[in-house]
Amino acid sequence: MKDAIYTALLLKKRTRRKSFALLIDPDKVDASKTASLLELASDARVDYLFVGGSLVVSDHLDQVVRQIKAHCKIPIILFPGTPSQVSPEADALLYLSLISGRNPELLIGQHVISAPAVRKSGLEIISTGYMVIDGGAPTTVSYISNALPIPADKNEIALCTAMAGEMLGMKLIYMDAGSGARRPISTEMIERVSASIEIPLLIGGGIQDPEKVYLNAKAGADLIVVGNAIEKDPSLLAEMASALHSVSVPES
Ligand code: 1GP
Repeated sequence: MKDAIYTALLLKKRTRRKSFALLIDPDKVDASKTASLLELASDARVDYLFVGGSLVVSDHLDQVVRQIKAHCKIPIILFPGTPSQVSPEADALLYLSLISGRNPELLIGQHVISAPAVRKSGLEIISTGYMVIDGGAPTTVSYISNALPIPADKNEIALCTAMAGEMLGMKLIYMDAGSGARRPISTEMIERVSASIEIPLLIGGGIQDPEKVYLNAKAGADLIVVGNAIEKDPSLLAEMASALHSVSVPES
């Protein structure tokens, strides 16, 4: 079993180094802009590229991953919204179970159906407890998952869910307010959850500025995922990644 990416994430957590991931929606990859975005990402020392989304319409995932690989060396982690979003060309796959919801299909049903194909892909598989937090308005993930998100102010529900995920053997917890969320996850919730688990905590959804990246990392996020804001304004990438990496430096 491959484990290079997860081993690196654990080491980073142990040494209090934070990671920044740029989320790339395969539907929005435009060859003319991708090359310059990836150059920006390499210059900004982006740690990971997440590729995927709750609803991917196009069927050229392999091609997208190959195209990204041709332009940069940043590890590519698939963030699949559906079992069909598997490409052996990537480096790893978040094997997501929607532990905040009560839709059996997304807890285990689709995993059973896709297990042989996922195993055959040869990808590093990272089991991930995926928690959708209410972001102030319905998002694609909240609609498609047909499951209630955790209310934004219910820190106890979030921390108990994350603890349960960790004890069930999940390797990561990913709390997501959903792409384009009106309200990102509060720093209070991040603090409470990160203090309750030992595995790496990923945070994403609706993060718009470097300050929020900084505050989330300070609050205990180990890896921060940003998609929409950078799609709209790629110049934010360098500022966001540097705000995050500034938290990695141990305080004297
Ligand atoms: C969505 O967490 C990711 O699943 C990123 O969200 O596109 O709002 O940054 P944004």
